[in-house]
Amino acid sequence: MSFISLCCQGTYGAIRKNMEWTGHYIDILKGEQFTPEYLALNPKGVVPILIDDGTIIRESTVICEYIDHIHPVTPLQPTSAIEAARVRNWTKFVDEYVHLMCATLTFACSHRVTMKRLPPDKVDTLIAKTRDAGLRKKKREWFNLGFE
Ligand SMILES: N[C@@H](CCC(=O)N[C@@H](CS)C(=O)NCC(=O)O)C(=O)O
Repeated sequence: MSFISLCCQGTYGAIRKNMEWTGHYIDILKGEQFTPEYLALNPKGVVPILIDDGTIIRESTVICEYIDHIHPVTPLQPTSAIEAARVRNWTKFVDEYVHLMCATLTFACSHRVTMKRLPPDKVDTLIAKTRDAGLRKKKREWFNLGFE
């Protein structure tokens, strides 16, 4: 979990269905998502994940769906087929587009500002540890250019 992660914020809503859970804070600006311990849980090196009885669930939209399945009180999912299809279209759109849009905004207006206070070699290390090559390249651009 990370309080500065929009993906995590989405899953908090689902987890707050009066369920007992324990949060473990991962500071993504310190690179805690890249420790060997965390990468063993999520090789993509991103938050959030959910561990339920030893089973690891990855991807925020999948976590929301999983929580809804195991705890259907105040369901997140509609029961009608057509409404469920609409929700599925929306979560697909979130997975395919919205996360990258949000990453661009949060990195350029927030993470970048914090990272600018770090020595350049620390910034390079943090960016270099990003697992996905495309995202690594984008982070470099976002860091160098900000909103330009
Ligand atoms: N598709 C993933 C995206 C996860 C993701 O990109 N999380 C961001 C925070 S919102 C992250 O961990 N960033 C750390 C990094 O890029 O180093 C999900 O929905 O869980």
